[in-house]
Amino acid sequence: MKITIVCGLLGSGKTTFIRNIAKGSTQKTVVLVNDFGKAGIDGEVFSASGIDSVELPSGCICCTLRFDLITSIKKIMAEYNPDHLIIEPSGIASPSGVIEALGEMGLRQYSIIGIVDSTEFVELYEAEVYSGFFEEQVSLSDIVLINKIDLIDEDLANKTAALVNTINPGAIVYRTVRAALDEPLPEGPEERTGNKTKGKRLNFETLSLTLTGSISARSVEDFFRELAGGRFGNIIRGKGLLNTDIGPQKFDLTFGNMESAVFNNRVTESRIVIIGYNLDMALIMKAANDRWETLIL
Ligand SMILES: Nc1nc2c(ncn2[C@@H]2O[C@H](COP(=O)(O)OP(=O)(O)O)[C@@H](O)[C@H]2O)c(=O)[nH]1
Ligand SMILES: [Mg+2]
Repeated sequence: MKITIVCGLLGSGKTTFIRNIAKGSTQKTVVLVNDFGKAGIDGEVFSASGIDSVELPSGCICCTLRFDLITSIKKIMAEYNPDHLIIEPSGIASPSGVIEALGEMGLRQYSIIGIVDSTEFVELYEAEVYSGFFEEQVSLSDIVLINKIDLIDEDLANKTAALVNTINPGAIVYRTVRAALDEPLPEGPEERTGNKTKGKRLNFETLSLTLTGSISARSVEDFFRELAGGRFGNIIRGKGLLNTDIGPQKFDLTFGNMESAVFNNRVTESRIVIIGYNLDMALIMKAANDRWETLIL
């Protein structure tokens, strides 16, 4: 079984990348995904694209979920027997927890793909808030995708590439839009000698809401824009899957960048996940309750 670990900060493009490679593959592929936040979103995003996936419960792979991770991998091997297992840890997790779990299972052959959001990588790294996290992520990666280059200029793309190269001169680096590669993914090294890592993890707060009653797409967009405005705290990531008046929709907020897209299946339960720090939970709840019937998960 080929194993690929896809790591990267919240919203860098992990799910987008995995959908690309799983859809284009003739191999039997299963994705193991660990969303940060009580309401998992990515599992349903994968199923809607016809990709088999297993969701790890809320929490973070790199600390509390190692046992669950091992159990889930064993279950996937028994039930699906896939050619390719792709693991998407949550966007706050270092890949080291996954690496250790694989090591415990005697699995030492895998590739690590690190995705960086080029719109914010250099700035965040220089601000040192995330430098330990990024250092670990990039230095453990065999392949690094400098993603979202459609949103930046050449100068920033070069700076990002130079920083990635300083952190990990051995990595194979691609510049990508929507995490798309136009060549097959290179294989990872044959065998690994134990990676020494500290398991750097980011500490964020999260809030998950479920929505009932009628939901207008416009009201969700307004809500996400309000989130992006900064009034509710420092919001790094917002995700939503909702049945709206114009049909099922997927909403994504990443560092102030808002996107909405048609979702091709009816959503099982309309929900929103918010991730950030210094969140004003009461104010967020009020803004949600003013618009819809909501419940905190
Ligand atoms: N403009 C632009 N948006 C992107 C790119 N890659 C991903 N996105 C968007 O960024 C958001 C987060 O992507 P996702 O794959 O869910 O990130 P994840 O949280 O790392 O799994 C989504 O709205 C994507 O459509 C890119 O190269 N350019
Ligand atoms: Mg994702």
